[in-house]
Amino acid sequence: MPFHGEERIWVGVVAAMAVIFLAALAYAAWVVGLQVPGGDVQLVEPQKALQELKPGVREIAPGRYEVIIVARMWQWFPSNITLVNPVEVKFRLTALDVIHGFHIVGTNVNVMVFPGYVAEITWRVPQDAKGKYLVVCNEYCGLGHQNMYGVINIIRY
Ligand SMILES: [Cu+2]
Repeated sequence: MPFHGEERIWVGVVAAMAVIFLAALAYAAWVVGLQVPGGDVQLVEPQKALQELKPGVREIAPGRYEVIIVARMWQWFPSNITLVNPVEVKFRLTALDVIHGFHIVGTNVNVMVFPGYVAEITWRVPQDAKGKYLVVCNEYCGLGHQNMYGVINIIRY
């Protein structure tokens, strides 16, 4: 093709970038094994979410909890959670109305909560974590958004 002077260089730069990006993508997918989220996400009809998911706290093994939370404007249900000597907490969340954001302040637990889907996130609780942790909604969800918060109280013996 009739490329001239600097044009030839820039076509080469762009082509090289495309090759590098594709190689990085292939490396991440097949060598590192990174996968996009999804695939086995549980679906739930928002009208039936409360009956099907049964929000609450369950200790499935010593220190291992499953916490099911349903969000709606402008509250988490349940919003006041007590965990005794937690090691690992698996949160399963869904929303009844609009998108909410479940964030435990001061931790890396931060997940978007969509109506119709059950979001899952596992928190490996640090040994020194104790006391009250604030839970906020970090997706703007309407007029009362700033009042949408909860508390996770961690008790250690
Ligand atoms: Cu919100």
